[in-house]
Amino acid sequence: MSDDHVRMTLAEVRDYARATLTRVGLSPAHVAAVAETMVAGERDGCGSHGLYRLLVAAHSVASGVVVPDAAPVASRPKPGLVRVDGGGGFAQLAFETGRPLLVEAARAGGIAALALNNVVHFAALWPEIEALVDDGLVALAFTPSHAWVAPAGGTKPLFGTNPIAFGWPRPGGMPFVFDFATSMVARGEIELHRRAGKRIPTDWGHAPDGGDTDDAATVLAGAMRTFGGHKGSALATMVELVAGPLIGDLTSAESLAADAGRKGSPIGGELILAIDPAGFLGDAAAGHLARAEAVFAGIEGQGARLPGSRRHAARAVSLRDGVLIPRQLITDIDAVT
Ligand code: NDP
Ligand code: PYC
Repeated sequence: MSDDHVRMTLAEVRDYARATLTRVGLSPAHVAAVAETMVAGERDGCGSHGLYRLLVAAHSVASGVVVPDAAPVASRPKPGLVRVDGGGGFAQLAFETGRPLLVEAARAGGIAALALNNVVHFAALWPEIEALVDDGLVALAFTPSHAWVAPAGGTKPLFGTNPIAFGWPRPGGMPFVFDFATSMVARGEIELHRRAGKRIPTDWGHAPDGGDTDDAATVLAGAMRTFGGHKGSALATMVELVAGPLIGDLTSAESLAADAGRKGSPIGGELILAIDPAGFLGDAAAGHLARAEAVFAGIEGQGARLPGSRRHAARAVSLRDGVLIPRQLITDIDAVT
């Protein structure tokens, strides 16, 4: 271990996150739910959504962007639809509130959707997807963020970093889960580069004048790029639509306007779809899921890796050895909380 990192067990990460979030003023239910996603981020080697997010969460509370003791309220507008009004609180507790209802609705109808409304969102989506896949469901999730990303062909921020996540249960194995921003990288990754004084690839974003730059702070002030040119741009648009107006919530531009310069986490909604394989397939579901394994074997058989495999490998190491946290990050968190 180098001097600039501190090794922590996952239990220590959890205790540290909980103590910090409590100090910041979150209610106990939010403390528990929010801390767990940060533990998951550190455990799976996703630093941009681990303890670093304590700085983000603390700022969102201090600036009044988030309601620290919001009590989510669930409703069932239709048999296959669940809605949770997060009351302006962090999304994690709203998801925990809606999850059992979503699972029940998906099992009853074969497919169901959960809309989280009126939440503040700074988390990775894969912890939610993995939870649903653990229940045997195929799951998809979408959420807008703040207008930071230019459409392909433009240079001005319009979209959020708008992640899409997908999960598929695998018999006897780790689930197939991908979860990525529709921008070239998550904004958190650029923020981590800025903190570390590292250059970034020039295809990650535009300077405010639309020019190229390898400076993280300049891209943060300008606009990020979508991945995959027009294809990522179209997917980012889809996320704006299905997790914004379709569920009666904010687009990324509206979220940034609602933030009113406070630089808090995105405000708005999230759409989560859950499909029960037994819905279409009944007793034949297990056989068809087993057949799907050939797709994964075909990927790995030619030396390519499955999304999620790096995370799962990191998890095995973290559960055994704990994780390394930058000392400067702890210093910075302690200084502001
Ligand atoms: P990445 O570009 O690192 O992509 C992540 C996904 O791609 C993971 O599923 C990853 O698997 C997989 N992957 C990466 N490299 C490969 C490879 N070579 N072969 C196969 N699969 C690969 O992440 P992003 O920067 O786009 O996003 C990071 C996180 O940020 C996400 O969890 C996302 O939810 C979160 N985010 C949240 C937002 C919000 O508004 N709440 C907004 C934007 C992002 P593995 O994990 O195993 O490496
Ligand atoms: O890293 O882009 C990001 C992000 C936005 C909201 C949460 N994470």
